Amino acid sequence: MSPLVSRRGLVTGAAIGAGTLLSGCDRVIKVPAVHKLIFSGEDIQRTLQRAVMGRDALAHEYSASEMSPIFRSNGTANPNTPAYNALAADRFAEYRLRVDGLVARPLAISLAELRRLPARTQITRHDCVEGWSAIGQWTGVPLREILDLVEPKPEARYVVFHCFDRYATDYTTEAPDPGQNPEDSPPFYGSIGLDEAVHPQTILAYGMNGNDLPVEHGAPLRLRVERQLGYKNTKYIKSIELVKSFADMGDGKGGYWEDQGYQWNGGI
Ligand SMILES: Nc1nc2c(c(=O)[nH]1)N[C@H]1C(S)=C(S)[C@@H](COP(=O)(O)O)O[C@H]1N2
Ligand SMILES: [Mo]
Repeated sequence: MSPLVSRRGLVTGAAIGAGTLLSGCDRVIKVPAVHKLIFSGEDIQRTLQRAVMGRDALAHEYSASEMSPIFRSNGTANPNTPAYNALAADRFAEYRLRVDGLVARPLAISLAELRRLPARTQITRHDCVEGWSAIGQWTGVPLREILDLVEPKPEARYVVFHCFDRYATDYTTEAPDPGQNPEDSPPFYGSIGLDEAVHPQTILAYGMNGNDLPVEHGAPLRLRVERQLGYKNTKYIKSIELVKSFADMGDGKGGYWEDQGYQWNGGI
């Protein structure tokens, strides 16, 4: 068989294969639940990722000597609202993290109390889709500890993080333009699934590189979700809400960046 013929044979075979597949799909998509399962790209990516990495696979942790000398700040570098500035002035002594929504026992907890819960320190690499990475050390309370305290109801599916900042271009520098009104921007929020929320490396960090979490990196509390891209690592957490769906929040995509077109699953 000449190469040409065998190649044509292959092409024909592929065409037949695709045709068969298509008619198979035509039949399948009449069942709405199956349609969603098969055709949601994000679900496919998540399923593949879990299959390759394992549900509980840990993100790589680095040694102290590998830490980046400079860890840049990205997105909001200071929420700079009156409420936030008042809390920051007192080193967040009056801060209370609220945890509510679909939980049996809603919670309001201070930073001092959070520091008394079991802690985890991890040195990981942060990957931003804008094309930079940095290795830093994070200390905080595993989100799982908080979930154990509040007892999510069976119908809870997502953990939503409501933030102090309203993302605005002029607030992404360390010296925000005092003339800009942050109320002009939508409030920042993000979300993850309960599977990612109970992962051992998913922490609410109050410390970075051995110090208190700096304002530009999300003080007083930020999410570290180490198997997800930078934009899923929500800073400036004001409250946490357990929900069944995020369809009625923001533009319904599960987060500020997701509403701008980023994928909800930021799995690396
Ligand atoms: N509240 C809030 N969280 C946020 C952002 C933001 O603008 N506001 N930016 C995200 C993006 S795109 C990245 S890359 C990281 C940056 O974290 P860093 O400032 O500690 O480097 O925070 C993420 N979390
Ligand atoms: Mo990012």
